[in-house]
Order: sequence, then structure tokens, then C-alpha cells
Amino acid sequence: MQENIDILIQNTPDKALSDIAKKVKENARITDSECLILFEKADLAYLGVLANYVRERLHGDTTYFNRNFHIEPTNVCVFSCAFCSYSRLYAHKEDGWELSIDQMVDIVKSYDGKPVTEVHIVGGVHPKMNMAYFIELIQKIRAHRPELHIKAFTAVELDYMFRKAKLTIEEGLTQLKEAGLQSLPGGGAEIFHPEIREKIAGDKVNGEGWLKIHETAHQLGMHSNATMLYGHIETYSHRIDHMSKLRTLQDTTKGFNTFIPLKFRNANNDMSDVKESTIIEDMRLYAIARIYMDNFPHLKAYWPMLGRQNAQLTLSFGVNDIDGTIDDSTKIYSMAGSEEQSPTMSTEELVALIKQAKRVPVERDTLYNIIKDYSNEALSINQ
Ligand code: V47
Ligand code: SF4
Repeated sequence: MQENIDILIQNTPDKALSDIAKKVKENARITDSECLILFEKADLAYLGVLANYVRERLHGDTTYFNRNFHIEPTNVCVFSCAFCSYSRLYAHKEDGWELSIDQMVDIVKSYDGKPVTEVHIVGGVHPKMNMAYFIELIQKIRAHRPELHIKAFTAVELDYMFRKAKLTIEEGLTQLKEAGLQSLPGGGAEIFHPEIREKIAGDKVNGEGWLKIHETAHQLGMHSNATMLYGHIETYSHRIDHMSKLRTLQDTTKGFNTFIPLKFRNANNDMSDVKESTIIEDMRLYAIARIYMDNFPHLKAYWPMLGRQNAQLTLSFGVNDIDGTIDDSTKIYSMAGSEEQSPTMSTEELVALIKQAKRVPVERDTLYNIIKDYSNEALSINQ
């Protein structure tokens, strides 16, 4: 629907908004102050046209998903982020858990013969799970299934591991890479700005530290993702500051694959009094992220956090990736109030979800190499 942008430019009475639309059409970068105008003034329909324009220029109707599974080594965590519903101080209390290396390798083995391409490993920061522990884990997974892409450890986990082992970021990442780590997930970013970070995640790695770890990973030839935890106590300016820091780093390294806005969920945590964002605000944010983050190839909606139908809706607001089958008992979101108690979607369900939104489902690997185009598969679920 590329012609919609011309109609929008002609019919938007607000000069600032119509100038931004012209810039988007010309593939020119919008500034931070223009981004603020979008947050403050632009309605959903306007943002949808612009975000779609960018998305279709980059990817047409292609919408990616992958076949992955998650392992959460532990929910024991030395940190105490106010938004976290998942961490426990001790494994033996309440519903804390810690998995042994053998238990985690057994999870990997349970996928033998199944066509998964990626394992995603993220958890709490356990004081006893150190470099040696995770190197052994990665080596064992690699030895068992060499072709499985290992995407593991947020910058928060890495920062703690490296400091404990007295390693520089480069030394630590090099050791993990040699063991078989291939890319980094985007978690732990939250909101970089210290005004907010100190209130919601004050005791873990700061924004500069998070960015440095990803920069170093990129310099070592690894790719990574970036998240932003939105919809709590941050202002539009804090969101723009966060996205601006990511956009600036990406200009230098080009190592980020995907930007993943994560909607704050308020159940069972110290921020339960903070209201969750509305669906309109969620869709506006996705659209603005697609318009502003012009050097991020992909924008992902993480369906376990948003819910399936809202994730489906994002496909009309700039999103071109809907994560994966996931297939596990991921607890980080169900404990925070997500409707998805045990998030797993079959490939057929994902394909149907994407087709219902009139997009083209394409299975990818972690690095966005195409595995299969599903455009010719019949639509079977609730057509
Ligand atoms: O950093 C924790 C978030 C993140 C809550 O790279 C919450 O492909 C909302 O890293 N409400 C970890 N969010 C998850 C993560 C991730 C997820 C999906 C895909 C990828 C990827 C990475 O989960 C944390 C934090 O921002 N989180 N608690 C909550 N109450
Ligand atoms: Fe720990 Fe991560 Fe929860 Fe923060 S968000 S308390 S670092 S598990």
C-alpha cells in the first residue's frame, strides 16, 4: 500500500507531521525532536501508514518466525529489579529453581529429531553459576547438536560473570565464543536513562555497560538483539533517549539484528501499582520504533508478552518478525501476568496468525537466513 503515504502527505493539515511523512517517504532519518512530535501528536492511523511504508520498503509482506526453544537456567538472582516478577533470592525458597548442566543438556536432547534451529538461554543472575559453569554448558550443547544456534545471556548476566571472573568484556566474550556462543539476546536493556534505570533496575549494569558489551560482541563478529522495557514510569523522552543510543551504536557496528520493545506487565512485582499501557499506545510505540530505528533491519513483537492477537496486530504497525515457536515453560512472562501461561505455538498456528494479517510467513534462522517460505501452504486455523 505504498501509495497511501502520498495521500497522507497531501491530507495531513499539521505541517510538522506532513514534513515528517515526506522525510519517511524520501528514506531520510527523523530526528529526536521529530520523534517526540510523533509520540505527542500522531494518531494511530497516521503512524500505521508510515510504519507500513518503512516495513514494506524493507521487507514487503515477509514476516519472519523461527523454530526455537528457551532454557531458563535459574530464577535465583542477586539483583532486585522492581518490575521483575520472576526472580527469587534463594532456590530452596518459594518457587525458586536452578538447573544443573545435565538437566539443561537433557532439555536440548528432548528436541533431538525436531527441526528447531535455535536455543535461547536467559535467566536470573545466580551467584554460583559462573563462567566455568556456562562454558561447560555451551560446550556440551555444541557437542551434542553442533548445528543448533546458541543465543544466550543478557548483558546483565555477562557483566556479572565477567566481573566475578576478573575478565575484560573482550576476554569474557572471546572465551564464550570459543566455547560455542553465537549471539546475544537483547534483554537487560530496560530503559538506559539513569533517571529511570536507577528506580527500576538500579543495582545491575548501567546503560553504558550494556551498550559496551553489545559493541564488543559486534566487534568480535557476533550479532545481537536489543530490547526496551516500555509502558511503566518512563516518559516519551526516555524512550527516545534509549532508541537514540541504540541507533547511534548501530551506525558504527551494524551488529544488531532486531529491536524488540517489551511491554511492561504489572502482576506480582514491586511495580504492580503502575498501570499497563493500552493497546493503542502499544501499537503507536511499535510504529514509531519502525520509523525511528531506520538502521535496524528487523522489528520484533514478542508474542508471549503481548499476547497472540496483539502481536498479530503489530504486523500492521511496522513489525516484520514474530519470534518463534518458543515451545517451553518460560516463566518470566507468565509470572508477570501475561495471558500465556505456557507459551508455545506450533508452526501451523504461527503461519495462520501471519496469513490472517495478510502477510507472508517465512521461517528464518537466528541470522535471518531463509529456511522456508510458507506462502503456498493452506491456511487452516480459524480462517
Ligand atoms: O530484560 C522482565 C523483561 C527481559 C518483565 O533477544 C519484563 O530475541 C515485561 O531478553 N514485564 C528478558 N518485561 C527477556 C529477553 C528476550 C525476550 C524475547 C526475545 C529476546 C531476544 C530477548 O524480560 C528483561 C526484561 O526487560 N521483563 N520482567 C515484566 N514484568
Ligand atoms: Fe534479576 Fe533479570 Fe529479574 Fe532483574 S530482570 S531481578 S536481573 S532476573
